[in-house]
Amino acid sequence: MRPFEVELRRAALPLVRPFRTSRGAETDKHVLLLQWRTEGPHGPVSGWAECGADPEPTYYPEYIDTVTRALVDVLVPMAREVAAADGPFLPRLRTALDDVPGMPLAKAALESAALDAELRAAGMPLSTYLGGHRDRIPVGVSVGIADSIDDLLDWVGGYLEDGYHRVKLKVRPGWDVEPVRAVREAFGDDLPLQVDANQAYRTSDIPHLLTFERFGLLLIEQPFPADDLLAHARLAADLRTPVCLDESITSLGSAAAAIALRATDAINIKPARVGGYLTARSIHDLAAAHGIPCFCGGMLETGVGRAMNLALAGLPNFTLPGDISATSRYFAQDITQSFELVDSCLVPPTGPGSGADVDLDAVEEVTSARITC
Ligand code: SMG
Ligand code: MG
Repeated sequence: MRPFEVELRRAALPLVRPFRTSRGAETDKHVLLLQWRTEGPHGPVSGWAECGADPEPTYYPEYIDTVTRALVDVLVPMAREVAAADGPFLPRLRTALDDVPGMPLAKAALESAALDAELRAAGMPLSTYLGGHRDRIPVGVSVGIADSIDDLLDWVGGYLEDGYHRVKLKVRPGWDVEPVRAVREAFGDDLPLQVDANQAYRTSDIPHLLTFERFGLLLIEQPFPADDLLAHARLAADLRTPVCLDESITSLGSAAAAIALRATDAINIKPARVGGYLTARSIHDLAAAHGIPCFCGGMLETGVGRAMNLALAGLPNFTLPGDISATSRYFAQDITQSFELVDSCLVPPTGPGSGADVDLDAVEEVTSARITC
């Protein structure tokens, strides 16, 4: 492996609409971007990745400051040691990362930047490397908690006009039955509709959640706390509507446990949360072997992460539409090329690596701090 350096940038992009879930609201996408700079066979190469961490520990225990420290103090020096030894770099980096406990978001960001750099140097698209075979990825839209039912219906109506065919509503106690009923009444029973509670319910809410059966939902995502697989198993046993895990799936082992316990009928695979694209692919393969359908989740990524997610979502067991919407659903101005909806699908880029064309001027404009390590 050639010598490399990694530049970390803290950046913020205004969202076109605030995004509120049971865990809080965001008006800007705060992101840690990684640029992995090295020499390729034909000159300098940059691999790009973004970290799924937020500024605060809202969804995950890791947040931007802890990820930055982990990368600077532990993971980048470790990658440098791996690079100095003989043998193929990426598999040995994966083994070294697996030896460090926890920190999946930091690991995912580092591995993704290295992967993008290696593939750009080799001229290979990430989708080819991962085994993706689709040139159109069916996608949906995730709709935050609104101030009123009228606002929600306006938003959903606008997204349907934009061409989305699958809608996910964020729910929480007090914002669940009414919004779901209103969307069903306004847009019909045929609209593929699912809900995501981001862990907001408790086992005592199971009787209430069973009443969601009447809405004919595609799935109910992560109703209970991430570590409560048994509560999900209890709900899944009594509900015909599929139960889908998101935050509970942090590794291949947790996916295997959830499947063995029958705690999940579907999996939302977020590469950022499981430690990277290679582990995401392993979870996809495990789920496929057990007949568990998957979709590729999202963290309001910039084009950098969106391009990578589209490459992953081309794998065959991503049979549910992904949380990967068009650029215009998130940002007026992104830091890469825009991704546009075509027949409710996005088209994965075909260039080497992630295929994201990073606009350096746009990145400069949104950067507030940087560190090279
Ligand atoms: O990227 O379109 C997107 C957002 C999809 O709802 C989405 N993600 O729990 O699935 C989820 C949430 C995670 C939090 S978004 C900051
Ligand atoms: Mg979710």
